[in-house]
Amino acid sequence: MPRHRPSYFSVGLAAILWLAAASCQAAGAQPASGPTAVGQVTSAAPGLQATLTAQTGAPRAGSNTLDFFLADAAGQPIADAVVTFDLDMTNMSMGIYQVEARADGAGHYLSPVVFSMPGPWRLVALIDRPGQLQEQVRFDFPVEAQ
Ligand SMILES: [Cu+2]
Repeated sequence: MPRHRPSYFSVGLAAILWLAAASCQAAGAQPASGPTAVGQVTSAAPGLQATLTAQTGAPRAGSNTLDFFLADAAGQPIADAVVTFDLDMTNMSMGIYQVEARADGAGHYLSPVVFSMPGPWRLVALIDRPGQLQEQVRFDFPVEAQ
């Protein structure tokens, strides 16, 4: 077994931990009025870039407005999709909760959503585009108490 492998692994792990810490600091340093990134992509669609944001401090139990942004691999916004949010908790099923997001131009799709309780949630964005098979992007995130 090559002896240098463990140290490469440690360096890689340290870099990942440093990046995680840096991104936490960046999130904490956001201005009070700025949008908040919601979760991270845990299942992506090939060739698509997607982000999910909410108002500062969200998501929280109760009403929220989520903004799903969709772009192609080159970063060009995709504005001609029909995007449906499929929401549920990951530790229990809360039943079927789907809502079609409103296209807001320049690749943004908005919808009010109601989180009926705090805890671990996931949002699967169902992406339908003309002449293409449906694609899905999944985000996992905690919902705080109101
Ligand atoms: Cu629940």
